Parts: sequence; structure tokens; C-alpha cells
Amino acid sequence: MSAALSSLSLIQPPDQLFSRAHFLASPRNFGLPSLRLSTSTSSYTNHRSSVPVVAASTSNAVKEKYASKSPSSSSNPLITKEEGLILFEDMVLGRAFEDMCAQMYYRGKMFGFVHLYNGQEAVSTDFIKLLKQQDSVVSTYRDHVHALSKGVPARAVMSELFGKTTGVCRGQGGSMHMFSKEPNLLGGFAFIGEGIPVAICAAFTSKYRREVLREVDCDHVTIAFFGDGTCNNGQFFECLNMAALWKLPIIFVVENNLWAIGMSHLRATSDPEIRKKGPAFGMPGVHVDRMDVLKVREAAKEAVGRARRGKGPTLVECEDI
Ligand SMILES: Cc1ncc(C[n+]2csc(CCOP(=O)(O)OP(=O)(O)O)c2C)c(N)n1
Repeated sequence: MSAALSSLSLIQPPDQLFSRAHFLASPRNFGLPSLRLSTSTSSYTNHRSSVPVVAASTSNAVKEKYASKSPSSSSNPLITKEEGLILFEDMVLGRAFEDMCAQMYYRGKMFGFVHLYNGQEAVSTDFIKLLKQQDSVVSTYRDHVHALSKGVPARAVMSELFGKTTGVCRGQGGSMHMFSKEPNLLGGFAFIGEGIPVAICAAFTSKYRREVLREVDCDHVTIAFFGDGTCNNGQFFECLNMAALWKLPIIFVVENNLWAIGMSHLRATSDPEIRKKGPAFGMPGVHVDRMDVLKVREAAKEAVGRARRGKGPTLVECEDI
């Protein structure tokens, strides 16, 4: 643990040290997300809308604060051996890749900042492995593993981090700006929230092609990943509005690790239950344990299926229990 912490601390700018160490202090974050089966979910209806807020779980802090609000329903997290192996392989790839990044950064082989994804693998794997090649993914500045899950070769991502011309962006983007046309990875973004409008454009394109240009087979969906801190950014709200207004085939995936660098989510956010912001705009808001691979997969299947069927956007908040 101490080795992991010390190598991580060397790849984070000083303002990230406390939060990252704090995040890593949880033993669960040293294992891959679990494959444990759990069967209950909870739901309640937002007072401003009839769109349900579905809650699979809450963090302890939020649970204490909102303990009284969650009656339950059920889910059916079934998976075949082959599917399980695909998920497992992708998560192991993500973890091994990031561990190697930590080592290489520590040895001074990479320039700029490098932000790792350890502990969040289930989210990337579960959502992106449901997508087709033509579906789009928009990432954040913590983007290596999203790129891997979307099919960018690990060699091209690592070369990018080394600043080589063989990198996915010819070595000119670096850690926070992974982009690859063929798998429709529409970018990592150093400025938080900047990727969300790009994702809206991709989703709008899909809808325009299907409904205006009459390309009936165009059922492409877009996923935008971002952190809890980004949800206090104006672009998030503007994009929720447009997505709901135009019923766009998009999924907003919030990777809520309870910290925005050194700022606690609970200190910075008037209502820490991010999923409630979905129903406020007229789309479902789902809450799921991001450490439970099967639960995340169920939430992802539901949201991706909904977008593909032309039923509009979903906001999914993935959080530790
Ligand atoms: C527009 C903008 N403002 C401020 C920053 C500085 N900054 C870098 S990371 C970060 C916090 C991001 O937190 P979150 O969205 O929760 O992502 P996570 O830490 O979970 O990856 C901030 C404010 C930035 N990159 N872009």
C-alpha cells in the first residue's frame, strides 16, 4: 500500500496529494471492482418530476444524510462466462496499464501531469464494452482507460504518454488528450466539462442522421464520462437541458469518487445526490455502486438500450457504497 501511495503521490500535483491519498486509503480501491451479485435497487420519485430516480446504493456519508428516502425494487444481474471474461480482461488491462504508467512517470519518462483511473475500472469497462465501434465516447482528463476500453491499442496510448510519434495523437496530446477517430473516442479534455458539449454534438449528429437525413440504421449512442466535481460546472446543466429537450441518444456517466482533487463533494455541492439532477431536466437519474461490476453493467445496459431505442438521455451516477 505504501509503495502504491508513494508512487501515486509522485505523479499528482501537490493539490491532489491529500485527496488521492485519502481516496486510496480505502482497501477496496486496491482490488479490482468486485463481481459480487447483489439483488436490490431502490427508487423514489423526484418531487418536481414523474421521472424516477433509481438508486442502487449510496455512499455512507450520503446514506446518513438521506437515509429515509429509499424504498426498493429489484434487478437481475445475469452474465455469461464469456461476457464475464471480456469484462475481467478489460479491467485487468486498465489496472495493469495504469500501474505501469505510475512506474514510468516515477522514472521521469512522461511529461506533464498523469491522472490515473485505479479503482474506477468497472465503470469504463461496463459502459464501453456495450458499445459498437461507431458509438462515441467522450472522456475527461482521466482518460487512458476509457481509450483502452474503446479499443485504442495499449501501445498507442502508452506511446502517447511517452510523447512518441507512434502515439495515438502523434505524441502531441499527452495524457489528457487522447483522441482516436476509428473507435470514435472523441477526446480526453484537460478542462473539466469541456467534453460534455462535444458529446452533445455527437449525439445530435446521430439523431439528425436518423430523423432528418433518413438514415434509419443510424442508432449510434454517445457516452460522456466525467467526475462529481464537473457536475458543479455550468456546461453540465446546459447539456442536460439540450439532451432532454431534443431527446438525444446520450448517457451522462458521473464517476463520483467524492473528491474533485482536494475539494470534498459534500462540501462543494448543495445537493450531493447528483442523480437527482436528471429528473430535474426530465430524464432518468440512476445511482449505482461503481465497485459492483454486475450492477454497473445492468445500469449501463438499461441506459444504452434506452438511448439506442430513441428514448432519450440518462444520467447515471456511479459511486462507492
Ligand atoms: C474548467 C476547469 N476548471 C478547473 C480545472 C482544475 N481542475 C482539474 S481537475 C479538477 C477537479 C475535477 O474533479 P472531478 O470532476 O470530480 O474529477 P475526478 O477528480 O473525479 O477525476 C479541477 C477543478 C480544470 N481542469 N478545468
